Amino acid sequence: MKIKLLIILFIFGKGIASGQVPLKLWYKQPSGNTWENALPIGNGRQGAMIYGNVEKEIIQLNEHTVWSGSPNRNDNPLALENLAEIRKLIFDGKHKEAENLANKAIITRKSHGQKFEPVGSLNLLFEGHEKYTDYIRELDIQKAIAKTSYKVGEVVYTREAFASLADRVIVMRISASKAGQLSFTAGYSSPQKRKTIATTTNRELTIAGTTNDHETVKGLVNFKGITRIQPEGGHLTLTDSTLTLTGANAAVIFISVATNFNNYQDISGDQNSRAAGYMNKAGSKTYTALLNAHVAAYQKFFNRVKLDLGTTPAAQAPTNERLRNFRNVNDPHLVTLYYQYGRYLLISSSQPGGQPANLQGIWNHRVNPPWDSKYTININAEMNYWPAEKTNLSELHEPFLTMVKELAVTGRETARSMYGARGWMAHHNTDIWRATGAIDGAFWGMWTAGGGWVSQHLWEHYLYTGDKTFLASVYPVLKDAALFYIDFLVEHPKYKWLVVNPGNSPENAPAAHGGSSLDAGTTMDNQIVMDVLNNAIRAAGLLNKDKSLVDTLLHVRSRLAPMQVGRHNQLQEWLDDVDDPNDHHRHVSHLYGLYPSNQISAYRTPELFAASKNTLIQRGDVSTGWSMGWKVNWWAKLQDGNHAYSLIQNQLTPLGTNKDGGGTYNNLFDAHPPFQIDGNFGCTSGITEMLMQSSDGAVHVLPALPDVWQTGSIRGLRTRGGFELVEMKWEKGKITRLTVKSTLGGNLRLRLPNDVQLAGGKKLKPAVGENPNPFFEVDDTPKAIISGQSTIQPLILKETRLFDISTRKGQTIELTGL
Ligand code: FUC
Repeated sequence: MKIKLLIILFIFGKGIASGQVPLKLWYKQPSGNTWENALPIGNGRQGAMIYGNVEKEIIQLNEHTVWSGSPNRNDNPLALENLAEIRKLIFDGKHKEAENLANKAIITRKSHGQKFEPVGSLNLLFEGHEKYTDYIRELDIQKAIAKTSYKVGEVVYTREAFASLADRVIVMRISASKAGQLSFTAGYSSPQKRKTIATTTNRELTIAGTTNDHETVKGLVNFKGITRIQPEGGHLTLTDSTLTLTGANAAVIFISVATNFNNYQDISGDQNSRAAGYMNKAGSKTYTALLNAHVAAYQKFFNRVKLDLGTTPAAQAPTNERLRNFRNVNDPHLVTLYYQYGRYLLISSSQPGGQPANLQGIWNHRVNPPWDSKYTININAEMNYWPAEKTNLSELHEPFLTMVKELAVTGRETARSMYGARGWMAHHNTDIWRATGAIDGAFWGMWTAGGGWVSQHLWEHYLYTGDKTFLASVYPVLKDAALFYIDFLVEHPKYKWLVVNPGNSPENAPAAHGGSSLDAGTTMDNQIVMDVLNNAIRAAGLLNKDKSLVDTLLHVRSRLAPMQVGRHNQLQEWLDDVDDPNDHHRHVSHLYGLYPSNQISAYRTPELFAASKNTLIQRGDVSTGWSMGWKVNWWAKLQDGNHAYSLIQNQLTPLGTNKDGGGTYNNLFDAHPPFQIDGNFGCTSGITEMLMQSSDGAVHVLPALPDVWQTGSIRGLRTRGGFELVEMKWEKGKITRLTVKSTLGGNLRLRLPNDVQLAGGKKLKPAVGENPNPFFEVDDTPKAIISGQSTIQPLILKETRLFDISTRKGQTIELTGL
């Protein structure tokens, strides 16, 4: 058995025998009925889960626009007339009464968001394949191809599947090692209520349907799926709902799915001609041509970043075993695989012109998925896009950025009708219809900063790309996000600061407020408003616009509440010092200021930095999937690589191992539980932040290297200010080689763990003062207020070197370590 396995490994895994471990997820068992064992493929439009089952293969199908409902809004018209009362109740300390009123007057009476729904599955039945040997299945993330192989008698069967990034269809080729030995029957199944499955005169299998009605909204998305089998030899026969191939050598299966969805307000497209169009175009190409085009389109993105953290013998085991062992053995290559899997998942679920990756990316098999598989914007949807810019996938940020622009349109009416404010806003959730009303219950939904947070991504995209045309095109969105707050902020009667009221610190409540989350001036709300104002101020300055508005914004900014260090030496979550040091809630929203925002800094705000660390320690490590992912980023920002690594250990753990916490499924999907893709993306972002940060006035390399990764290399990371770390190598924790390409020019300020010199031996200039590069400008955080009961002390940081190198656009700087 061992020898056989090695032979299979050699054929499948190629490099393993030569000591190189390929970037593959692989298993010795089929998925069975467990969806979280199946392997995801996707092209940003179509998603599929490949089960790799032998006798009954399941290809579970999704299409990015198959959502319940139809264009709709969900604002509550009672909001405006009750707003003053809700505000008063909160200022008077009657939080629960405020929440009760908000449940009636703010929370929607209509849709609490629509659902991302599955199309169904294409099932392939292989009669006589019950007994098989030499089974193996894999997902090659270097090429974005899923494979299954096994033997029945003397015949080896191989299936190879991909969701073509070049041709917008799913393709599977099945072959038998002996002529005439391939026979199977293909049929659709679907949990959709309104659907018709049929075969056509041109020998195609079709599924046509309409999505579900949901919460007062009529389901009007029409979808069409077409399957075509192109046999090599053999006979194709059909019944009214199946296609059967007998006695073939091989076959290529094409699956095309399309809908009538044009955009969030227009569903007048023709799903039939679309699905047929994609099919006919792909069907006219050879399998090899399709495969090559797909791999090239995929690798254009994927190959931009290469990570090497070392490889140990532990890397030879199947993926599920590596996951089980990870906590107890050193397997740095599993981190590399998981890191690159995050990039694979983003490439596969988020392509320009498509929908953004939702809570499950583009993979969902349930008609009623958890949280509707929509967009939760009080953390989850943003987290999905944290890796986009820094892992060199900037173009894949586009679906999210487009969603922000669309929310700025739908959210304008919400701002006006519910809050009497100019500009635009969104609450804590949205969906494909870009609904911006408040949903679920006031405890969760009475949060007004969704628009403010998602708009950060527009500014960040500018900081990474320096694309001023883009900035000018989104300036109205940034400005209007700020205008909303100009109108919505109110003076706090006790502190006199301008605060958001009503708001909350997402999904958490202090005991002192009688179990209600509603409050005024929560720390996260203050931080988000600060960022929104700063972005508008800086964008207006760069574009030379709106001088008098800028004066207003500056004035409002000067009246925002500062951050505070409380009596437990913690960063206060609320305006009053009511935090409980035993609160282990998964949301640690006030640390938004540490990451993804940059208001809390090791160098500029040492007390807040130290308080953030205390907050994180008090909150504890183990939590749901995405919360652990966020914590990797925070510990990286806190420059504690070993603590960040222990979070990765917690996350890369089979579900059930962490008491009361999440983990990872066999297919390396993040387990909240249930599956939520944000944890995958959050951790990929966090691993990047451990190796490089560009948020605090410099490009900081190796800010949080754990002991287990003392030697390694990474290529292709992107920084704010348009620098690309073409190559970065380190040994024993010190930079040995660093090659940086400047795509925009300007001062490159480097923060490093050791001295470096230019490749020719020239010494560098130690940096002094502020970084003159405007992309690295950091806004002053208002002076923190420190409780009289606090004994907070700045942390002692690892020593770093700081150098300035002035660069020309297009120049490459080569540095060697000393
Ligand atoms: C927020 C989180 C939950 C979950 C959901 C999708 O409500 O608090 O943990 O991730 O979003």
